[in-house]
Amino acid sequence: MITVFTTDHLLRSPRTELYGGELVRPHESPERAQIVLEQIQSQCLGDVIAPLRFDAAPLLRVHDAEYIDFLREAWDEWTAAGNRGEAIPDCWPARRMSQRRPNSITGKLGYYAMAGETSISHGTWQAARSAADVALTAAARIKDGARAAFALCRPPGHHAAYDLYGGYCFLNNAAIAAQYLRDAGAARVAILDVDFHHGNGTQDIFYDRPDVLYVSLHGDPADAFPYFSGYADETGSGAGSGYTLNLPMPPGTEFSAWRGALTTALARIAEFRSDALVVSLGVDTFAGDPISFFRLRSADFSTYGRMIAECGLPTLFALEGGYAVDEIGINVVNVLTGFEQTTSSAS
Ligand code: SP5
Ligand code: ZN
Repeated sequence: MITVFTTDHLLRSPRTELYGGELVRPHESPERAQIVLEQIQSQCLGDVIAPLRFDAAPLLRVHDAEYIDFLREAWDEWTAAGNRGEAIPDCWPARRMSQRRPNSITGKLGYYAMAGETSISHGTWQAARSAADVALTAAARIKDGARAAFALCRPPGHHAAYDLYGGYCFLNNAAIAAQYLRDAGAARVAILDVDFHHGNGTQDIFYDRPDVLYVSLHGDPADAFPYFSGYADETGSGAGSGYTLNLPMPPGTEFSAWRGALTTALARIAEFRSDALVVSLGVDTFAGDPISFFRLRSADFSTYGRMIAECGLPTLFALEGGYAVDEIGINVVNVLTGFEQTTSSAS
């Protein structure tokens, strides 16, 4: 399987994450991508290629134009206003308050943020843009007939909604890729989100649509970020009713239960009869993850990579979370090699 990667992800290197009431070194760090890349090379997964450069059009298919303008300008506006730290919001349009967009950069941060842990720093926009290019380049390979491709995206994407950032995400790489595949002629695209956290952004983007199925396995939002999205009774709206499937699970969930949920997810995807599959591949389900509460072991990632391959669909994997840095490479590449073993034995 080919991997799409660029060192432009290094432009996303904030100093701070708001965590436990302190500003700490971010969990979503540049080392994550470098360690995944090293493991891909040492396991000889396949070629590593640089992304093509896409224009803004595929971003605007899933994101609001004014939101994109905000992301591009936010760091310059923040520093021009005389702020000394990284850009974080401190006020939100909460219940019964105005939903108008303010002029002030601090007000705009609150307007566009779905969470406050994610600092905007110098280079964040350029890195987010490059991650979308990585996902689009992988999608172009799928369009051209590849069985699978891995988008080694950083920063991640699945918490980014139509006009919201947060959860370490700015542009929704998986959603941008899924929409690209639709626009390239796929009648139906399924998205399987195996990151520990619910992909509120991906759900938001496709919630009222029957042509993109969103299925997610995640920590119960009653106990886990993003807290306000991902309940089982969120199933889609309007024409999209029945095309969102959320499978929340409680603290301490082991692979024996998680794989049962994956079987349910894959059965729904098979029933949907899509032309392609996009996997939001977060490995923060690992037992050693510092911010999550599932208990998967490294070997379990190989097992579920094989299960995903059994769908038989052209499959784009896009990297999302995973914060146990020492094991992130092994866990990600186990999914991809598990997938490839099944592909080669089936063909
Ligand atoms: C892409 C992705 O995985 N984003 C995750 C963003 C999570 N941000 C908030 C984390 C808060 C975790 N709080 C855990 C408390 C443990 N004591
Ligand atoms: Zn996550």
